[in-house]
Amino acid sequence: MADCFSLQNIFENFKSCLSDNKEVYIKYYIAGWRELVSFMNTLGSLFSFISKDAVTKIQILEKFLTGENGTHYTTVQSMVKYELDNKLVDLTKGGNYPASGCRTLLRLHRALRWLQLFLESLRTSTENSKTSVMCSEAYNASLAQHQPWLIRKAAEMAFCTLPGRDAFFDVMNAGSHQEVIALLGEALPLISEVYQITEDLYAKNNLLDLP
Ligand code: 1PZ
Repeated sequence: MADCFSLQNIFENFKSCLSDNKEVYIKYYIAGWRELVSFMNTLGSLFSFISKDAVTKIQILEKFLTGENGTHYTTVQSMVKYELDNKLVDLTKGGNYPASGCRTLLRLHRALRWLQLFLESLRTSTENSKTSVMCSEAYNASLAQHQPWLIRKAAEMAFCTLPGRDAFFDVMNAGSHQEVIALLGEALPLISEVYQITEDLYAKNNLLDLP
């Protein structure tokens, strides 16, 4: 699956994320991220510093999921409950659990907001729109607020090397531009829903600023 990246695969995973009672399956959340990473890796080496960090986060969550307490990590909801009930989350810096599932997933969750904004602006873009501008606007409205200066600069540099809009549509490997746009229109509500459910859950539990 990793070598034949397609936009469709990403969306299938995010679709599978939601259980009947609107819980978010970590297994598919991670699988969606794996697809995103394989996409990022097609964009060139400047993006590898971004994808490396995403991979590290994915691996941390995978380890919890396949570990001895794995059943508690079935959904984001069960993870939050389990880790909070058992005091496995550092609420401030310098505790015993710097790599909790909750704080790790929060990093991906924030990045998902970036993705949502970026894909939405790609979907509604016109021929003259620049991917680098769309990408950095999405970034500044989301992830950038949580990242230090040096990382912001490096990210901006990477954005400048993004392929143009036409090439970008092609690399998404989902048919004609019209088809890509239609697929984005179908898929974005799904990503938004997964994002919003996670956001509400984290807000309710005061977890949005985990160090
Ligand atoms: C298609 C273009 C992709 C652009 C991606 C835009 C995001 C730029 C983010 C730059 C992050 C760079 C490296 C590492 C940052 C980490 O410090 C943070 C916080 O983690 P901590 O240090 O607290 O453990 N990591 C993150 O914020 C997770 C970043 C994941 C980036 C995923 C990008 C989405 C890719 C989608 C591809 C279509």
